[in-house]
Amino acid sequence: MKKVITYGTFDLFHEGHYNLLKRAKALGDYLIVGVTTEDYDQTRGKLNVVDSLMTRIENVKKTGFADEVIIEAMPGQKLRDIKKYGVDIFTVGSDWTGTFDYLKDYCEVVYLERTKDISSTILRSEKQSILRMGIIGTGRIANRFIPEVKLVSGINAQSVYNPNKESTDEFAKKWNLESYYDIDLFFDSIDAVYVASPHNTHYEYVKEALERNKHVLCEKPMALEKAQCEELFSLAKKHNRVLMEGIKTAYCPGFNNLIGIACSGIIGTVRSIEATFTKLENSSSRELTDTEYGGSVTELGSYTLLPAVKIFGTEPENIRFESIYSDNGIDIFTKIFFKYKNSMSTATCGLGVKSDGQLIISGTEGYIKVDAPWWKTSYFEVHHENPNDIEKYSDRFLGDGLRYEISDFLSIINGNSKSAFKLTREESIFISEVMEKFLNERKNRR
Ligand code: C2G
Repeated sequence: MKKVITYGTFDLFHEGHYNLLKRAKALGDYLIVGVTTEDYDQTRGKLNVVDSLMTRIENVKKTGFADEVIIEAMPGQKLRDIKKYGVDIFTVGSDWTGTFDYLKDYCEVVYLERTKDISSTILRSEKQSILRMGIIGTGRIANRFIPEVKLVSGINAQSVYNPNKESTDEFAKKWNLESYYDIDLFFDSIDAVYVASPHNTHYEYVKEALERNKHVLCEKPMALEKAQCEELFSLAKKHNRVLMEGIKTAYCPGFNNLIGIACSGIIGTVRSIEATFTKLENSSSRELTDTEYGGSVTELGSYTLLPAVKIFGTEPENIRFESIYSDNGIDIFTKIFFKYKNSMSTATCGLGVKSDGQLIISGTEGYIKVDAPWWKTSYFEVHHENPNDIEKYSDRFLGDGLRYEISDFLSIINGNSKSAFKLTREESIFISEVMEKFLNERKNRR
């Protein structure tokens, strides 16, 4: 019996997939089809898959060509499967020609001609109109956003707004966007906006966008006052628009895997979380000269608070800050202490003090260690009392990681994801509350 294997996402199942499976089956007597998981697709940069894994499996089965369906969940699985199932032929569409030649030492490799003029990407854009995205702001994070948004199908970054005509034109020219200095015309040109302006302007821009019925993805920290954050989410609900805070760590596959493992009981009950993120900034930078909104907490607090917020929740019994201040009253190093009923956390952020950017999650039966850059989670270790008993986990973190939040943003807009469970309304509001408490304390000490 000649065994054939092939793999795919098979999203929005179409004739191209059908033709592939038909010819794959004809290559032998027994066809195994590997269907990719959503996580695997995300880590290999294939974002915005519409159909669930079960739907995609059902669609493959309905063709009647597959004698067996398996899940493809990680890179390198193909070789293991070929050995495990005693496969004689590996086949895949010709868009992959050459990619899997390394398998030729283990089985025959056949690339089948791809069916022309049909793909899941085309269907996705037909099924869901392309979302016209605008960006407010032309700074560092804005420059990182454009290359990432190009990787997410179904969304098109096309407009940029900044009151400053010169920087808008320069940014628009660099990224081939339409430049706007008139906010009315800017909003008329888009369906959704990415707010990447300085922290203290976020609230106004987000409010403006929601009142004009635009979906909003806002850079962190979205708001520096709890009431403002609550108002923005109420506005989003009133206008039936998606509002998401862009803390990229919350949307990255590795971090979500980490949280799942931490809460799985593998280290017992989690009792302590210590998250550190420091980034030495130039003393003339906005972060260290804006005495009202600059400083370590407003810049890095959203990241370092996230693990405790995701694992312990948004209702600590006590919140305390300890800071080192520079002469201009800005915090160059701050520890944020949360005390919960049966657990505690420390979030350490620093722009003027360099420390080891680790995340340590401690439990009653072990601990998890994530080295810097844990905020772009790709590798972590689970340790136990026995120093030789270590489990290692790794996920790929692609590029700047903004693609994950953009993909989730679009999925929620298109109704494919029920809600922004990766960063909820309550969590965003709580983080803005912590920011407000800190800024008030800092103001009062002066
Ligand atoms: N295909 C095709 N013609 C099309 C579209 C897809 O022949 N018009 C083939 C692809 O070449 C692939 C299979 O159908 O062999 C599934 O396509 P996708 O669902 O897009 O899966 P893909 O991302 O190509 O992943 O590990 C997964 C494999 O790498 C294939």
